[in-house]
Amino acid sequence: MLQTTPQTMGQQFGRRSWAEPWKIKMVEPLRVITRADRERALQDAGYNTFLLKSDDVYIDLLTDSGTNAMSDRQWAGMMLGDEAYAGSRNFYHLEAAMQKYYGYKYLVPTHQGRGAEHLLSQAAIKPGQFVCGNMYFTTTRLHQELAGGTFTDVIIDEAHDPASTHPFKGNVDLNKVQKLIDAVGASKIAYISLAVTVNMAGGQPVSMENARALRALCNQHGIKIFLDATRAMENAYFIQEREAGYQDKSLAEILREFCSYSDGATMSAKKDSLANIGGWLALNDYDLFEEASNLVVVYEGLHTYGGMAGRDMEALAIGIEESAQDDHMRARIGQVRYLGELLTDWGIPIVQPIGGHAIFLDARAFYPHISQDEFPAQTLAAELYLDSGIRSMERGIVSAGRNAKTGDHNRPKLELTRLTIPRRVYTQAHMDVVAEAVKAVYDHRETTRGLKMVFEPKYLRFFQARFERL
Ligand code: PLI
Repeated sequence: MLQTTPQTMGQQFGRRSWAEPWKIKMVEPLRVITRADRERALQDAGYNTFLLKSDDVYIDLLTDSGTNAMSDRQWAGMMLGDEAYAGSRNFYHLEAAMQKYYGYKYLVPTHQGRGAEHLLSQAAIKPGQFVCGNMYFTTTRLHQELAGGTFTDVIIDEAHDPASTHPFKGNVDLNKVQKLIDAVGASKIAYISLAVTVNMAGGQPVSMENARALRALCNQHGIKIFLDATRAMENAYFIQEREAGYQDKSLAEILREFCSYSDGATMSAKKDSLANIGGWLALNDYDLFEEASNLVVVYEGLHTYGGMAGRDMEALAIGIEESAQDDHMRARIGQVRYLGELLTDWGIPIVQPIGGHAIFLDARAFYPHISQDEFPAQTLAAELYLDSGIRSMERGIVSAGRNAKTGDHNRPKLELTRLTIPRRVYTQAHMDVVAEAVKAVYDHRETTRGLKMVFEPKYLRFFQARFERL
């Protein structure tokens, strides 16, 4: 068992500087292709960074999902995979880790987060009901809509403003929830979908106080709350850092309290939990668990593996434990902050405050001359790749998709390009290179032209859409 260190290593020495609480045992070479080859690769990919080949990428900041470097303990755990079809011992390890750190009663494993979203949406939404959420997430909202639900955004207004420095920009506006209850009645609300941290707002946290108040409001009306716990451990770090009364509590204690205000959670274990694949749905209600356990065998796999290999469940169980180490989280969020502070010092517009898993460049502020319908954030991701082979992703109008009823583009206020930092993968020197690349693209912003979409898939278009230069 790893020991939770009460102080980070830098604090123990009584000095300001700190470093990652690990050393590197295995390396993977990187390569940079020429600018002419990058131009060709980008055209072949239809100016969509999701369609680039990984071999053509230098520093890959597409996502923090499944891109984590596992520890030696996790790799050792991979060798202990019990690949039984039913009742794998690794499932019971995973169940115990989830119960210990997240505190829910029942576990339904899934292949990744969207598998859990599918099961929850099918089990808990009746067609015609509303689902309130603190800002949409792409796959989460789609599964809610496919189950016949209507998503309603109840995040505080500050979340839609890249410059607002609210410390808990992911918070739910309880008045917005109350208004929907007054307008449609509590029975028309399937549940509250509470994401922590809020990915699309810039990795912004939700405070403990807000979760507690939301629980009280929902108790009055008999409404359930389900967390999207994908980055809940990162959320706990912000509570420890910013919320009165939590400075001396461990991340594990904070997470347990936070989860106690909800009725269950969906999880993409490819993020916080330091694994490369996996997910789960956790529930406290037995009837709902029974329903989800029945659905999982249709869509994912048996209820004791849910689409994961035994070895993956073992790596995940160990990853959950490692993710709760205060030292780990300080280094993880510290690295994101290092990059964000460099960019801020250089006057480059990014979402403030700096969030947990990524830096979000404000593409509207980069390119005020490119209208939203000409995809400024998609353009910025393409320009960054072209400049330096760094892969980022669009989080603006393309990701927001179309209105399920009218078919028109959803036009989010936030038009962002995300530099997502994989956990335990890149060094501070890589962050310096990234910052210099962003600066070079910023310095050429006035001559940059937008894009037009020439192919649009029906679902989650940002993954596979193709563009051409205007
Ligand atoms: O990619 P999945 O299916 O394991 O998980 C879906 C998912 C659910 N909720 C949240 C907050 C996510 O961030 C998420 C996946 N995010 C991806 C892939 C990302 O690049 O942010």
